[in-house]
Amino acid sequence: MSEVVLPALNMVDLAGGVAPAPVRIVERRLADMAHYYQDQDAVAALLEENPFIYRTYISHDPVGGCGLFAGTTVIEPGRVGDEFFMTKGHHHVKEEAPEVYLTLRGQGRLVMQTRAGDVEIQAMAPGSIHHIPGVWGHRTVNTGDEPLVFFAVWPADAGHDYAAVEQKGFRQLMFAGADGPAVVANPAYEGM
Ligand code: PAN
Ligand code: ZN
Repeated sequence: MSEVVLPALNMVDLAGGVAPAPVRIVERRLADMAHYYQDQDAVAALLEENPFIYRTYISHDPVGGCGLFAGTTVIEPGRVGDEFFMTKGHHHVKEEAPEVYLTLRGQGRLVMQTRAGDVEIQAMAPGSIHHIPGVWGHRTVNTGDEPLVFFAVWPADAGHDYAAVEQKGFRQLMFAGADGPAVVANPAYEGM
């Protein structure tokens, strides 16, 4: 008889977005992603401080073949020059593997892009639920002045491909503009 997978319970602190007993925490400081930002003079000025950009608290991993990961990401408020703090962004290795995000706190943008260069940007605010179909690479950006916190669920076998975004970038970037967050074409974007 196959072993029964036990239900798992975890709690997220809705204000802080912190799972108190995460299975794993992935942390990214500026030095881990310095070349992702456009203004390299601003990067150099911030590197000594090397601020935390974001943390992902993996609250459930697919123990026993349950099939899903779940985790909460907290992106700090801040900018590198005029470009908002953001995640690296990735594609799923398994092209058809989708993902769902639920925003818990803060204001931001979910920037999505296919490998062919199609772009879709959705506003993130508490309560917004985002379905990311498999072929869309995804990055989140904190455009507010408090932490951006969102909960994500994705298939155990999705896999993360960071190389495509690292090499080609996203076609559109989020900068602070005179009238609020502004979408800016990435001058360094290398399409297919
Ligand atoms: C999320 C992301 C998380 C961090 O859990 O992994 O927000 O972003 P990066 O992985 O791009 O650094 C997710 O999309 N999982 O598939
Ligand atoms: Zn993902």
